[in-house]
Amino acid sequence: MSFNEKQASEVPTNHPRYLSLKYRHKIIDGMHNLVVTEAGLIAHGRGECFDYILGEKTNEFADKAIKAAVALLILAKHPTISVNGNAAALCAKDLVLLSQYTNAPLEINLFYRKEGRIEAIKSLLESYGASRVLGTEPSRMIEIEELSSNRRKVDPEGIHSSDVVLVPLEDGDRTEALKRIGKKIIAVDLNPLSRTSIWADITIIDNIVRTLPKMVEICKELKNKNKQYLNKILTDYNNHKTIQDALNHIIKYVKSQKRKAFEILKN
Ligand code: PTJ
Repeated sequence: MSFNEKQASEVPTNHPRYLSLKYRHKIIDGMHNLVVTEAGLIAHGRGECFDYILGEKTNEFADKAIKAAVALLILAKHPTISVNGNAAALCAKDLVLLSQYTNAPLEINLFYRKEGRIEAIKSLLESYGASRVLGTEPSRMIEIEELSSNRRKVDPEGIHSSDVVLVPLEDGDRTEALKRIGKKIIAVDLNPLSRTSIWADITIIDNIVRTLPKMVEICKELKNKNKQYLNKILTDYNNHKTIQDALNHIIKYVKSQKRKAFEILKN
């Protein structure tokens, strides 16, 4: 048992922040196994902070976005699920399930390249049953001119030829670049004000650890519905409203927590 696994096993299950600590340790383990980059720990901390002020639950605006996202993935001609280190460390199993239900290949697309990372993420996904993982053969990658980061290298059979791309837990400029070349983007991001959130067609403002299992469940429900039904979900969906609702929710939630804190301070 590694030092981190030992630390993780020592967190009592009735600890008020048990789940949060559990996912922290997954990210730390991921870093030791090369799945997660060092900066992934900082990204996770930023996510935790937003999760806290969102109430650490899937809110109604996220539920609506999840449903629309699943409808879009099912309707897409060639969807792809982009996978980075944090997403793999937190939800490898559900990434594989979502890929199987939607016929959307998984493509590893990393911001921070380091020897051994692609192989580590690939074998983690394969351990949960992924049969083919794209983005793993550097020689056949194509570059997206609109992007300067490492993320510009994409697989010809995946992101490059996709009409819809799911980008969980993303850094800034890629969504904008992918939109410019005509892709529809589904983002999972706890920060409603990130560039990714603002530019995406569908922004799921929720923690990926809650979002992905829900997407898999909704997939089971929607995959037998006809096109008309799925299209109606999309025409009824409004991403501006999602972002607005998330911001309003944060303001309301923080105010309610402030009242509670002041009650305690008074006594
Ligand atoms: O594995 P790599 O090399 O591709 O690198 C991945 C990271 C995440 C390190 C890289 O993409 C990065 O630096 O991302 P940023 O710029 O920190 O952005 C990550 C976004 O994801 C932020 O808006 C966070 O609030 C959000 N986020 C963090 N954890 C979660 C999350 N959103 C949903 N669920 C989470 N668990």
